[in-house]
Amino acid sequence: MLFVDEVTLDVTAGRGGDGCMSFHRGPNQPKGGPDGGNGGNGGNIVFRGDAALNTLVDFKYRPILKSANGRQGGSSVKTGASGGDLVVDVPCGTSVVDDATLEYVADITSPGQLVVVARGGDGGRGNHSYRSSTNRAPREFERGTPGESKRLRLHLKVLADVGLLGKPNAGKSTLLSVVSSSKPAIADYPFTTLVPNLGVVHVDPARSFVMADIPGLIEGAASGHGLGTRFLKHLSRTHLLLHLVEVAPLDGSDACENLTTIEHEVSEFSVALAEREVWTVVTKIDAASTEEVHAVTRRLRALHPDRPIFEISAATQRGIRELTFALMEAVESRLKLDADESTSLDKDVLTDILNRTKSRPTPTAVDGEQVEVIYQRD
Ligand SMILES: Nc1nc2c(ncn2[C@@H]2O[C@H](COP(=O)(O)OP(=O)(O)OP(=O)(O)O)[C@@H](O)[C@H]2O)c(=O)[nH]1
Ligand SMILES: [Mg+2]
Repeated sequence: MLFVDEVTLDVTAGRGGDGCMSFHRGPNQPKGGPDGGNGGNGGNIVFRGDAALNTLVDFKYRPILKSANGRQGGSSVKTGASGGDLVVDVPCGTSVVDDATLEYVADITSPGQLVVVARGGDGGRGNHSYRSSTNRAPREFERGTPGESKRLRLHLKVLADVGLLGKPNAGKSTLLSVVSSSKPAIADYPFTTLVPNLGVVHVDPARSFVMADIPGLIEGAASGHGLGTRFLKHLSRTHLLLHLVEVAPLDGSDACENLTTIEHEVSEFSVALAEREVWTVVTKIDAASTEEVHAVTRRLRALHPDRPIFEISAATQRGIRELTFALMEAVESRLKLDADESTSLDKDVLTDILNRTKSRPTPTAVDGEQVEVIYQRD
């Protein structure tokens, strides 16, 4: 299956049926009154949130959506049948933007949520409805109006409470795998993660939050290096970002410099995203001495004195419990997203993205390659 999180598609809602022009004729009524009925309304195009879907791949092969036209009115004051609505299921987390105006059309965040994205045309009036005391035999009738027709851009972003940020190899997927039952790919080479992963982190059976892991960023990501910032948008609905930095990076780089580099890339990508709350997490502390860990933490703290900072080892589990409980409390006390909040957080980032990508064609898949979908909620 393809992982597709951006598509452009054309939607045309049904035309309204024309009104009818007719006069009643019967054996005893050679000149009966006007009896042309109204046309039926055109069908709307409606998106419906579906929690079971997690890709926009279906739209890649069906880039045109049309709903039925209303039928023409008939004699004997018969109203034409309405065109049925076309109801299309989309993943929860899909935002819909008008491609021409770049206006936000809708945000589908909850299962069963219905949003009309293109309104069907109105049926025209038949001549029956034009009759009056002064005109007993009107010949006027109305044509149906066209349905709305537009090009829409759909963006799918995962719905998570906490997002993981960091260079490749920082240990993001490993953290997700130890705190949730998600089983993302993990390896000692960069860019192991190719698509976003989601995991539900349970601190006890009744309390949980959702964590999102995305591919790592490198210097120049905002201008397309590595996998670029293409997946950063998946963090746009989260209130809180965890920035993971290796205590002693395998590539010999420096933890503090890495942190600054990656955050610079994030701000190049979206100022709105860069303004989110960030906690720093020093990873792989089992791979360095206690003194080294403390030295790195001290320098990171000096860089951002107000920012919470955690030291963890996914390998030995040190610091994992403290981190997950602190996250749970933060999510419960102020960060648990409701749909409206998720939308407004997301809108700002989407605006940044749209402003930058106005002129670029919409990518439809990772490098045009077929990739395995690991994108899932467990
Ligand atoms: N010693 C040690 N190694 C770790 C720890 N956490 C992760 N690793 C190793 O670090 C390497 C990279 O881990 P990943 O979780 O794949 O890193 P990532 O940040 O998801 O990397 P990308 O997907 O490439 O962005 C793997 O070889 C892991 O086994 C840890 O706590 N201690
Ligand atoms: Mg990974």
